[in-house]
Amino acid sequence: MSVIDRTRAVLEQATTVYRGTPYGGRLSAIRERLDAPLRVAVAGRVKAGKSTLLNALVGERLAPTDAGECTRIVTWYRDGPSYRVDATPKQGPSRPLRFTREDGVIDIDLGGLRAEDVAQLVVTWPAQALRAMTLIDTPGIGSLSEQAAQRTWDMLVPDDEETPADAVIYLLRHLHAGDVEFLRAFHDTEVSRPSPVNAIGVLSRADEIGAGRLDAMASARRIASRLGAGAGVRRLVQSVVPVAGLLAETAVTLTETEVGQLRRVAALPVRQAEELLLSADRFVRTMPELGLTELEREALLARFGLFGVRLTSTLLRREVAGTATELSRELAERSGLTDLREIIGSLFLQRRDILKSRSALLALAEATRALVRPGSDAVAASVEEIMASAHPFNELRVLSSVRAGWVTGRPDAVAELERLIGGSGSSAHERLRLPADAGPAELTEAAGQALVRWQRRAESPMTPYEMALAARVAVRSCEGLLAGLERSR
Ligand SMILES: Nc1nc2c(ncn2[C@@H]2O[C@H](COP(=O)(O)OP(=O)(O)OP(=O)(O)O)[C@@H](O)[C@H]2O)c(=O)[nH]1
Ligand SMILES: [Mg+2]
Repeated sequence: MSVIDRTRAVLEQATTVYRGTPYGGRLSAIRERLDAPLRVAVAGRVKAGKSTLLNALVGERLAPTDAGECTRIVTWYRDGPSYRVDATPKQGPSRPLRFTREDGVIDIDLGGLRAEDVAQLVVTWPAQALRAMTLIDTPGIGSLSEQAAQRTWDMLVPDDEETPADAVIYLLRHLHAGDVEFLRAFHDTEVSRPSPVNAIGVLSRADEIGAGRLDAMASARRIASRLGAGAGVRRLVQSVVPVAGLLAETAVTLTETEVGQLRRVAALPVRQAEELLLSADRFVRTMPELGLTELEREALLARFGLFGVRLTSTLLRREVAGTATELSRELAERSGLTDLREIIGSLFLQRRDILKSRSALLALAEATRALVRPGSDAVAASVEEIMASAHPFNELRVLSSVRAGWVTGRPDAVAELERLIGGSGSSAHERLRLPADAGPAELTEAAGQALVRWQRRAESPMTPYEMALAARVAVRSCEGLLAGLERSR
């Protein structure tokens, strides 16, 4: 039986035990959540670019960026049949709110509620991207109003309830020491701690690295991989990817008008264009013959950033991309958005059943501790049994141990172990480090060889204890791969 089915079964068992108690309602909420999209929170320090990145992932400019009191409220963006916004006040029932859209951005009228009295906003929006995951925008940590930070904290590390998010995208900015501290604080708490299991890091506002030079993303990639390889960060997030969020958001919402305006810059001789783009100020104020007003130029800067204007006009000049559609694809790629989407796909979405089951089981374990009833012991035991024996959870546990540095061995063996148990994605080719188009014969052969290698390691008396335990899990992963390949024949 799959993990999610086992989780459903134990929830069923718990429902009988807790019928008629205050936990009845909570259990049905947990059950519904198993069938709903994965919940992914976007967190990080104030102005790290969280809302902008969320918009890039949705493909629409929904979340307000910059000022506005709604940035201080935890806001859910979920798919639904019609457009609506609801507020959950701290006291009293949920109520619908009025909203308008300007340039795509939703402007919510709190209807007399004060931001500090709102527990959360729920934006329901028919959008393809939200069908796969519900995104949760959180107020920046370390903001001037610490109350807002507290809300993010409560959201991700609640005292009593189940964790609202199944996974976290944590934005880090330019090696900000406080960011890692903050992540570590999460990690030390019991509940929805980001662990390498359900958290990925984004080096945000990557275009600002190196003052927006054209090679900014290359520098950002180097910084991100150094950051991601550091012991402190590795035990907290699965990997760190650089993303220029503003450019990513613009890439997915690009208009023909904007492309037309940047064509004017692209038409300039290279030297003149370079001079014009030396600084934001120059771009706005010099060269009236360009045929763009100051307002238009300011708008371009707000949408692309100086790096984006440089990059996009260069792409147009070199005819790398001609139409808005081509340009949109190219910018999504170069901003790091395409990579981020892939990583979310392989580390979160492919594992969604496991991550959702994990949230449900943690919540259930909490309930059995908080309210002891006849039969609740048996529920607790079943939860423990699934957590301890289901292979996907063993893989996650080994992954955490590897990331925490507890599993030691030859570096290439540790790296192979990490991949085999799904650390870089759970598909067969990702686990076996083969190209995506590798055929079943090639995959079967590689899985067979890995099986032999890891059996030997698991059984060898020379293997250190932690590695031997991990090797047994890897053996089971290889067997799973072989069985899967056999079935697909
Ligand atoms: N150059 C550049 N600017 C960015 C990027 N991402 C966001 N910004 C700008 O930074 C400012 C803050 O962005 P937001 O997305 O609102 O940041 P946030 O983390 O949601 O902010 P709070 O919710 O207030 O904590 C806005 O002016 C954005 O345009 C980026 O990748 N590059
Ligand atoms: Mg925000």
